Amino acid sequence: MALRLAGKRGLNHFTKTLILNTTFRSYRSSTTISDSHQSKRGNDYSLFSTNGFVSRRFESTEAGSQLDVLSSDDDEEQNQLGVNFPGGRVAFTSEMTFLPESNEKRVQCYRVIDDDGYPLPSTQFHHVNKELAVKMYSGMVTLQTMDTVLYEAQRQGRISFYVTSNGEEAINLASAAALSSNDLILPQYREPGVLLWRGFTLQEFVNQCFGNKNDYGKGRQMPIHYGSQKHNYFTVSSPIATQLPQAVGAAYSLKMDKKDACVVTYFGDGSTSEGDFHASLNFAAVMEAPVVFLCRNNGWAISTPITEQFRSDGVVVKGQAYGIRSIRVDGNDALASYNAVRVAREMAINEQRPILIEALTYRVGHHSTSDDSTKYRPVDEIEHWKAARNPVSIFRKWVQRKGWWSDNEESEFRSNIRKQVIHAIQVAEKTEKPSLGYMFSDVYEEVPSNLIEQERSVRETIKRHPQDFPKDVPL
Ligand SMILES: Cc1ncc(C[n+]2csc(CCOP(=O)(O)OP(=O)(O)O)c2C)c(N)n1
Ligand SMILES: [Mg+2]
Repeated sequence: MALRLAGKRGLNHFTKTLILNTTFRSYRSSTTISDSHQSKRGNDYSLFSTNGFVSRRFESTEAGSQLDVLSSDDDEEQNQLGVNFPGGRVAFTSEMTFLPESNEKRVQCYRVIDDDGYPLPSTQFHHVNKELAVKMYSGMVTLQTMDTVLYEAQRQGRISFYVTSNGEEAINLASAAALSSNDLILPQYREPGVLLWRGFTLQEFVNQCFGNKNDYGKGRQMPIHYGSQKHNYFTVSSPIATQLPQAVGAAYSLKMDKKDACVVTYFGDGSTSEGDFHASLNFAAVMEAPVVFLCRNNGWAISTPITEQFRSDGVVVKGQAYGIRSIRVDGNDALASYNAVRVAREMAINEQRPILIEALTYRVGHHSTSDDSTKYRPVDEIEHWKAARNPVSIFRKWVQRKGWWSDNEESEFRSNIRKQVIHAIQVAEKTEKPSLGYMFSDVYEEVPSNLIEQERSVRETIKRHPQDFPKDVPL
């Protein structure tokens, strides 16, 4: 059986091998990639036109053939007796078989280096050169350092709240490195490394956390709700999973505009219990939207362990149920993460289809500064991931063994970044806050009467109690 998987466009031998070795390992009959198939990206047609509004839907690229692939030669005879059902022929069987609730074996996890930073035998991965590797590694250290200092700043009462990415530095930076800056990012909240990679400065991060007048959100949001139009990074939104349907819409818009870009949306294991997750996967599959769903499965959703979050084999298996090609990757292996995201991006754009990545990682820190995770999980577990499975140390070993980084560079770089973050805090603290009026602007083009009334009332209250109003907020 020929598995009509990937068109010629842009898929090199490495990519094809990776797809065969990982995603489609479970297909029963021998699989060969046929080059004869080209995805029909761009063949759109008008559906209807009313009141001058033209709605266009794009011709399906794969859906029919994808379902046909699911029948196998073994069932050929049965197929003769099968039913031609919309979407593909279904074979009949006289055996009453319920699909099992899970596969016998858990889906394997793609990795290319071990916990000591040694490449695994016979692994194939895109070569990451010195410049890229050092940039990825120094980004991971920068994120780690920024987290440490801003966490301390919250403890000192200088900012109200903070969330660290400790333990998840590799999937942050490596996934960012695998993308183009034209790709749109719709983040959850534990992916500031992607923004860092794109050039958001330490001062910009700190300004947001302090909510000063240089914060692009004008002080209206809690700390860590970063966003930057310049960097194609949508602003973090607290209600979890709301970014997912928006990501599918944004991806569909890229498709309509025939852009050479995709959307990458990040989310946690906990987010997959939201209806938005399921609607988004289905919507993306049916509409063939070029979106990469990147789940950081870090084991915990605040105090809920994944064993209480779902009974499936994690998140990766959910992709297939929706007709989405999926992979499980070691999110603490920077090289594997880089490779998987790079190939996922290539497939999403060239084949105009969604891809699901489940990155296995671990939230080493507390959920946020409002949490104490030792109340609900064993300290040994945290320590194990902090030491033996630390993604920064693992990647450092690989980079150092290559001769691209040294102990001296490490200590110099760390102390330099620490100084830069502390300096950024000093600057941010001295910068005045956005003026009061911004509390009421920018949502409506014309401010509605209830907001006008609220502003009037706040200003009157301040006049009566000036001593209770912060001095660094201009009126
Ligand atoms: C719709 C919604 N429900 C509940 C919350 C409260 N909440 C904030 S973070 C979180 C856990 C999310 O876990 P996960 O998606 O695994 O991300 P992680 O924090 O592990 O990175 C919850 C329940 C929320 N922000 N939004
Ligand atoms: Mg989680």
